[in-house]
Amino acid sequence: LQKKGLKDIQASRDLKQLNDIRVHLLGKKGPITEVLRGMRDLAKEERPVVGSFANKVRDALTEAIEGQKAALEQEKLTQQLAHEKIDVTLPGQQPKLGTHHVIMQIIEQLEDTFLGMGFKVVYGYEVEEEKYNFEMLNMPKDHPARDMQDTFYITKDILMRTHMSPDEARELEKHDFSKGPLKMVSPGRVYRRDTDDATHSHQFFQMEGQYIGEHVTMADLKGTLEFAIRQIFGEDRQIRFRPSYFPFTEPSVEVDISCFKCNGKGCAVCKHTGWIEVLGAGMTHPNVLKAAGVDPEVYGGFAFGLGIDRFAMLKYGIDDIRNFYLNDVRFLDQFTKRG
Ligand code: FA5
Repeated sequence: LQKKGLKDIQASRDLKQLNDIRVHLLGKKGPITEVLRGMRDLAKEERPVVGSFANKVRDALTEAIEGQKAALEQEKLTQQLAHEKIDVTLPGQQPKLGTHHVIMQIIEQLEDTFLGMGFKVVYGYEVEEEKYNFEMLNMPKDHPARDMQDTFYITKDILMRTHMSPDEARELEKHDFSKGPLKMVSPGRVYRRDTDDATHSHQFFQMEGQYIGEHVTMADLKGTLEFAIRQIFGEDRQIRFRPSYFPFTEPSVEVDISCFKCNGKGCAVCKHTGWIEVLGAGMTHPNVLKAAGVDPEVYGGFAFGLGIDRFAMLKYGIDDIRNFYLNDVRFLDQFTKRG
């Protein structure tokens, strides 16, 4: 039995097989247990002889099983290590890092510029009340100027904001002028039922801002906007102010920037004129101040709204606004700013 047992143990190839052998040889129903159990039927003097012999066999088998078990475990471990080996000399995989969208980069630069001039940054609502988008901005119902911004309505009184001016009305209404002037900018996405083309999108980004206080003049408007535009575009571009009309400002202006790449010749973004309009602005209309509970006899100032997409197009010479919204990584990767 011992010989055969030892041979089987040595021949076992894995732990399960070894365990089966152990149960077979040493288990409750195994031959050794049977011998030990049968001892009570033996003569008294035979018992110690048989007992010690059976124990010796059991010990020899147990020892062999333990030895084989350790050997098989070691073998398994070696195999596993060989299988899971990591080759540290292989080149690593470069993870693809995301980056801020070019529109977001322009917003951040503008926010920094205006924060530097003492403006605060606020974020309003894309879904807005008609009251703040139009009514409080001197555009009562049926005002023809509403047609300037073709609107996506959700209900009669709720709409997708068409510009960032509602934030100006909201901030004006909240501001405590005894604590100083109101200086704020508000960037965000706006929606209009414009037909998409190279320079127009039905959704685009604007940043609006206002400075309302006791002695704010048109000169402040010009100085502030020129400074902000120069921060983005550098000293090379020409900037021009043209008279314009907005219901919420009087007088109103529009600002154009000269096109860098084309200088008036064959440039689609600039409609071949050499200029592109990037913002509207003006001195806040007394009716807007009154609607927000601010006394126009005491306080006044300027407001402006600029097109972020147009800024990005002009800064980087992009000739089609739709590129910003197609999410083509080959396009976006050109504006990767890492680190
Ligand atoms: C306005 O939205 C006014 N709220 C701006 C304003 C604010 C004037 C405060 C006075 C005082 P306008 O519709 O012109 O104005 O839009 C402002 C800028 O947004 C434009 O100069 C242009 O740069 C950009 N813009 C307008 N429509 C589109 C469009 N469909 N796609 C991309 N950019 C546009």
